[in-house]
Amino acid sequence: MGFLCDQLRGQKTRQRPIWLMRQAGRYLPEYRALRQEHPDFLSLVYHPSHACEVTLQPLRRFGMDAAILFSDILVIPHALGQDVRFVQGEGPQLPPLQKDDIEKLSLKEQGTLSKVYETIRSIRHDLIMADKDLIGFAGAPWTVACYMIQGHGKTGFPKALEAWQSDREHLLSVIDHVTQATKTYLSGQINAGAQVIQLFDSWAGLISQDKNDFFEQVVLDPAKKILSFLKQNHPDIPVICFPRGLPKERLEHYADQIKPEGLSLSEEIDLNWAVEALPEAITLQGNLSPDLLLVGGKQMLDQAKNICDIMGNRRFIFNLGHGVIKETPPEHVKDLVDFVHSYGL
Ligand code: 1CP
Repeated sequence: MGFLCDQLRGQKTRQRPIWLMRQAGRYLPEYRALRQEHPDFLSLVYHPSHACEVTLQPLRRFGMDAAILFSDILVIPHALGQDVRFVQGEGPQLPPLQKDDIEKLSLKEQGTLSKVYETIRSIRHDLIMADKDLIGFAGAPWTVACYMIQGHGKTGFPKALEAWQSDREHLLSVIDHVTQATKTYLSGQINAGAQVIQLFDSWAGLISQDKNDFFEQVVLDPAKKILSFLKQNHPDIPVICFPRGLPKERLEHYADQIKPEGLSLSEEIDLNWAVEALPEAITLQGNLSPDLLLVGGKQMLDQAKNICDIMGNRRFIFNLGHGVIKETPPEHVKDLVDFVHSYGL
């Protein structure tokens, strides 16, 4: 086990651990080369040896402290029976879920998900000699439901947001199906060898501040259910939650209610505030702006130093506030990883 798990358990490490959301992907020429063999993005995801290769590409080049499984949050709607397509340059497309479709949702673990588990087994096999952790992940139910109900992510998620008023039962039933499926899926990932789990709630910040019940029922309750299930069944596996874009009070409430081992912070969060306001027992993760990684050079390194200085000796994993942008020059990633590793703890 590596430095990421150590930090998440509150143990000192000799280097500050770093990994980056979307560290595998289109900014790497070796990814683009392998991706060309799979006109359909999901066929790459469900190809265990290629998905394993893509997962390890950034570690070979840059030596991050953790690998994140190469997959996508939308494998869950797919395994529940919804058609999911990735159209070149357009992002994901799903036929928006109708009321009658809900009762037909049923998780098939033996098909596509078993391919994801196979990928995890091969990554662990290849990482066995290295001191690196393997992160498994899933989308949080609200974020996954946004895509299932809207059908795409191009214009925001008005249908999912409106469903709280117009069709609450429908919305909560989708959330419930995804919550159940996510428990099974994450358990499967851990059984196959994932050592840390990250739950991505990329759209948690869309729920307006005055709608506390809405937030509670679609964001907090499902996260509580998933984490308590994991604690019961896999007590040694640390979980990092990423409720992106929450205002401060909500983030404090989230941390207090969910108590994950790790909390990933988006770039607008003031780290001086976070260090004071969030419980010390939680390992913070974040939050360099992906735009600064794109810019690189002194501007990026100054901000990386600033982040390390603020975090001091606190439990911390260096990361971005969101995913690597596809135009990012790979050399900037190298400069960042080298800086974080060499900057004294
Ligand atoms: O064309 C391509 O090659 C596909 C681009 C791509 C990649 C590299 C997609 C499509 N997904 C992924 C991989 C991916 N997605 C990972 C792999 C591991 C890593 O981090 O290296 C992970 C963790 C995800 C998670 C994911 N997918 C999220 C949550 C995190 C986030 O970015 O907010 C979301 C919202 C998705 C949906 C999705 N998948 C792909 C795209 C283009 C999108 C976003 C669409 C939108 O903007 O709504």
